[in-house]
Amino acid sequence: MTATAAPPSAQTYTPLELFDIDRLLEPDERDIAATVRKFVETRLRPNIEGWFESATLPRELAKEFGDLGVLGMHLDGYGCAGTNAVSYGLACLELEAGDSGFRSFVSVQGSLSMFSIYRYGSEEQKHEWLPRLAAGDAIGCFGLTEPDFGSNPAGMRTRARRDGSDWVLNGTKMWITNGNLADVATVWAQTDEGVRGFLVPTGTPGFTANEIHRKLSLRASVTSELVLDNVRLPASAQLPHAVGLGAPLSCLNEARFGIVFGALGAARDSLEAAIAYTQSRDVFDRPLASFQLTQEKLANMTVELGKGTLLALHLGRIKDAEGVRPEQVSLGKLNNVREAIAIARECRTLLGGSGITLEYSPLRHANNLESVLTYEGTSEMHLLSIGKALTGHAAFR
Ligand code: TGC
Ligand code: FAD
Repeated sequence: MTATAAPPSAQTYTPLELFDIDRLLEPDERDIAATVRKFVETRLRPNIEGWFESATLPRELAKEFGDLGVLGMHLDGYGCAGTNAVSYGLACLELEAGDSGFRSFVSVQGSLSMFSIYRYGSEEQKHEWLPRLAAGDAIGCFGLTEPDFGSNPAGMRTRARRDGSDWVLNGTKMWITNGNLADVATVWAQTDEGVRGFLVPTGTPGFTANEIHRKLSLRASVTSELVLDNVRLPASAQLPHAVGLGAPLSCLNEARFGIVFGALGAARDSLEAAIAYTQSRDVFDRPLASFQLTQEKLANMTVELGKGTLLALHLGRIKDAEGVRPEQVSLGKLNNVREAIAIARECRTLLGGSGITLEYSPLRHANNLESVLTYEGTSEMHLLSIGKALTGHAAFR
């Protein structure tokens, strides 16, 4: 006898509807999320498969992101929208539901390039760069990592030495998002007084960006090596308020916060794709969605997605109220990226063979999340940050 399933219930919910997450959002936060989601659905989703396959991120998207108002949206003045942190997080989530490459672009532009100028720059530097970066008329990048110093940026070898009133920079930065697109690079270097930050217009003689090719992850994102070969800068290129390694690390908190939300976008999109697929795919003469093993997977993933979203919102509310501590951001980045990649991979299993093609998003998201797991502090670094907060012992070295 052939097994039959009872007809499905007319009333179903999306994973986040089940959690009633919208109830926790203010009307303007919901509006911002809906606006970004619409942009993703109409402008980005129809193109992402092609961009991922050809490993491109069209430069003109910068201007479109600027018009959308998401570049440096959580900063005040200088052409920035001045939204709260939760709204910024929700925008990251919606962008990453399209592709981690879009959220990466916006993270680096707003939270690393613009934030470094906003927090540590002179008024002249802010007026020169922030309005153009907010509008997407200029693109920024952030060079901290080096070939031999990723998790441990304290060891950086890039050096800035004084020559009269000028600075001369030498060194190599690695894995730099937007490197080949950028008009200005925030470059962190050792000096006789410790780590300092510099704004390097990318047309400066001695500055070269070399794009990194053959990536299996974050293909719709530009990643580069930056070479600084006797790059001479005026004194005014130094970020005057950035003193020590704490300065670049504080910028990372901003970008990591966006990832706490963003990674969930990739997870949500994977899960929605898997739910839709299991309803249309028949196996053993009935919908894949009607089997208990399928429902166990979907239910477990929904629980993790909802818990991660509640954590992100909790951290966002703390950030908006009084500021979030770095180790709290570590909790969010560790958990939400770890769960997001597990969800994307599990969703891929539900798609069977179809899941290995670009036609479905989960494997693309899972591949992207490999980078997200690594950049902005690897999972191991965040485990150690949490371990330090719990025990008082720094176990990094
Ligand atoms: P440590 O001695 O702990 O700290 C040095 C100084 O910095 C302060 N500090 C922080 N300040 C603000 N926020 C944080 N998260 C901070 N972490 C540390 C600290 O208080 C101290 O200040 P002070 O005044 O006492 O000097 O430094 P450490 O050398 O032991 O390193 C600590 C460790 C391992 C946590 C840190 O090096 C680290 O976070 N490593 C990971 C590096 C990383 O995340 N790199 C990311 C590069 S950018 C990127 O990946 C962009 S991808 C973007 C995209 O495409 O989306
Ligand atoms: P390593 O530090 O060499 O780590 C290798 C492994 O060792 C990891 O598993 C790590 O967790 C582990 N490990 C390291 N130290 C310890 C320890 N003490 N205990 C236990 N395990 C340890 N950087 C920028 O500055 N700007 C950017 O815009 C940027 N964009 C990026 C975009 C992409 C797509 C990628 C992949 C990276 C980007 N990065 C950027 C660099 C990123 O931040 C680094 O890759 C990351 O910090 C890890 O450094 P690493 O690759 O050198 O790995």
